[in-house]
Amino acid sequence: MRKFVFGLMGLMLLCAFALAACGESSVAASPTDTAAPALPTATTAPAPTATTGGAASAGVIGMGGTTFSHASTTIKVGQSVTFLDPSDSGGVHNIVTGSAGKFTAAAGAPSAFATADGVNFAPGDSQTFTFTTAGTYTFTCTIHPNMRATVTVKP
Ligand SMILES: [Cu+2]
Repeated sequence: MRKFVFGLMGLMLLCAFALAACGESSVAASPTDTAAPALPTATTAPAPTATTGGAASAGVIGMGGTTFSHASTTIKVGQSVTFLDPSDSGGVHNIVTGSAGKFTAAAGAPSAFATADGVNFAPGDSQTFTFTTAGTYTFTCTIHPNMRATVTVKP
């Protein structure tokens, strides 16, 4: 009779282990269930577009050593563009309206660009110009004819 009781207890222990094992496997299965819905929620919010909020000028034309580092910008009438020759650019420039290193008078462009003398820039210089007339204005450098920049002024 005692052997039977011990045997019964042993059988119950085995069942308990078996149930525990079953319980563990069902617990292990649940994380994979929750992992699937987690994937759609992993959406990256679109990065905010760079805004020149506090800056006075609405656009920037940047210069490198022998090129425009930022060669086009679009603004609205009455807004201004900063022409910037960074201190580490290593380039001296003479910016005029026109193309291929040649001045062409552009009606409506800021008056500083109204003559063939253009506007001179040395590393560290920046000048801001207000555009009061809608249009597309092209700029070049008389020293580096390959330099070409565009300012688009929308009504
Ligand atoms: Cu230049």
